Amino acid sequence: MAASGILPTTQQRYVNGVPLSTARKTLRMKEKYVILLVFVTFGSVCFGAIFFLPDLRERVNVSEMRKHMQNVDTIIFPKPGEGGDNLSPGKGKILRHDNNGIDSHKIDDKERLRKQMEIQWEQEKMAEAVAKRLNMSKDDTKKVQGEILGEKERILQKKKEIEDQQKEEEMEKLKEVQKDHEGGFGAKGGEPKDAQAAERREEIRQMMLHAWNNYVKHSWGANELRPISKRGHSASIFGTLSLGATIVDAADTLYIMGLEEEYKKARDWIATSLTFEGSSELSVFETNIRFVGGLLSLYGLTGDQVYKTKAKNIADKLLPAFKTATGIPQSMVNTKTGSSRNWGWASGGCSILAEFGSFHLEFAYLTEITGDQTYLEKVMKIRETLNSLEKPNGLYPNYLNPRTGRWGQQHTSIGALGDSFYEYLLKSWILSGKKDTQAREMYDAAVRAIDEKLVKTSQGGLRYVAEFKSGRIENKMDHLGCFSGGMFALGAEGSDNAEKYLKLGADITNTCHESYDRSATKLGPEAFRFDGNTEAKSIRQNEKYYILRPEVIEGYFYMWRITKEQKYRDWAWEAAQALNKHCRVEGGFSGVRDVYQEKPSLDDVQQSFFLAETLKYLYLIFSDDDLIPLDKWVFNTEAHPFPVKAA
Ligand code: DMJ
Repeated sequence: MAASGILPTTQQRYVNGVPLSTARKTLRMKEKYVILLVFVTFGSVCFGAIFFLPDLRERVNVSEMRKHMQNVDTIIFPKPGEGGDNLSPGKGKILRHDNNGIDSHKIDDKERLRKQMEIQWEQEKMAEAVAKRLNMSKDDTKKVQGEILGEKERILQKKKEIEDQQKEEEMEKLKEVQKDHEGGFGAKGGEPKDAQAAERREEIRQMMLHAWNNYVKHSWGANELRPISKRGHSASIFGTLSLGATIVDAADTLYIMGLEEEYKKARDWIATSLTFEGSSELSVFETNIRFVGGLLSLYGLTGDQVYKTKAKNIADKLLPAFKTATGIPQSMVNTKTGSSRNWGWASGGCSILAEFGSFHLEFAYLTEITGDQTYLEKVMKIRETLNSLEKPNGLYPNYLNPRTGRWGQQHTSIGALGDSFYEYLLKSWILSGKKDTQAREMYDAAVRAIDEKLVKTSQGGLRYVAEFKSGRIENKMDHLGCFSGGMFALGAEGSDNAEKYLKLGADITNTCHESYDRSATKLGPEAFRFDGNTEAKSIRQNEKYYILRPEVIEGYFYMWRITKEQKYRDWAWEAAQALNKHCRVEGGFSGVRDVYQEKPSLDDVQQSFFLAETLKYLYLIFSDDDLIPLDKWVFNTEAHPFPVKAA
């Protein structure tokens, strides 16, 4: 059939400059081929101009390029759902990968395969259309397809070269920051020389695998696992969204334990599925310490850019909560509208000391690695407000009104509501390479007041940190307050009396161990008291539960690292055995309702901090000190290590 309409029928034709006497209405094969090649070249140039040249001009904008590619996807290919999922190319459909089913080892290969299939499908369609128009044979069509494929591969190759170069440049920049924060890349090893420690460390790794694998199996993507009913669980602090809290909280522990396959699975989920774009009201504090802290720690450990970007995006969602007259953030924020408010139960609409006082590590490090001053400004404003206030007896009350800047109810505690505020003063100083002397001075003053006013000794000789409530001392200590044993010991160096504070740390850790040892399960209660004959035991039913919390084991970790006394490893092993005996079930680990019962009933929740903190501290206790050394790393309050700035 004639290819009518391509050349005007009256056009004079020449061969080697000699006019031909007859006019012809059809094209020879060679001519068709040449025309087709012109199409191919034109098509390739357009392809390159649209997707490639803009990036060449801007040099480093690979994410823009990616956006272009994604847009093209949705124009050329049907969206998942329109054409089904795993469908073959060539039928107007493309093989797509479901995030949940990703084999983490093969993600790069899959991406390459996807691109190749897209190219091939596009090339086939283009060539088919032109060949039909030119009435070409199948063989010639194939040849042209090859030409198109070659061109596109060359363009993609060039694009990849630019992406690689950009990655290299980013790694160089990161190394500059890391030079300052010496923790630097990677933190693996710590293989113990001691054979018993090695065996125990391996047992802790197996416990982590049991907790993680069950989460993966029964509640992947949910915030937490219900290990008995074997389904997802979410506490109100995470709002209504499934944010994979366990994945983000556990990932650095997996990395540190060298569980590579599991770590990669977590990393891929974070890269592809972690988003705070939905509408939900979240706890600003919990989101910061678990999500922002977890991601920043992963960035510090691996240098992987994806964590920095995600941490920044999530931190930005929290910023509206800081828009108050004093700069003291409110407790909850709506991720969509940005509206924020305080807990209904908090005295007079106040913000909570432990919450608004636990942003400094994350926000200072975020400013450091992004160069964006916003985050540091926010936490410095909090500090400025606190410094302008008078502290009753040198103590910080747990409640502060973010509008008036006045203290609320006079309740001071190193446990619930107060705890990590003190921790962050000390650790901000450490993170800064000991340059943030203002933080150190605030810490020293606060601890001096606590030591004078709240540290008590029981009749049986146990030292504890009491609470001050409604004008009187309450002889009670929370499990949460047991972290302070480690904090006092860590803060001894750099204080005006290292021996005194190291002893205080050891005494508090000993008391917290007693609270475990005096129970039937050898696990400690949520709170314990010192009243009359009661020593380090709960008397109220609603204080007898244990929800897999880390603070006592955290205390053993610091005491072990600082003193190297074997008893801390032994106590940690007692706790690990008790966890296996009473909390381990087929579907993971669960909290218990009453530590004083031989066979306690279970609460059916595997808290994300069990994987982030409890198991991480246990593992580090049985590792040698070159794994996360304390002069190079500092842990946030959720046990996520950040690299310390060089002194
Ligand atoms: C963790 O989320 C953090 O340690 C926080 O500071 C208070 N306690 C829980 C675990 O007990």
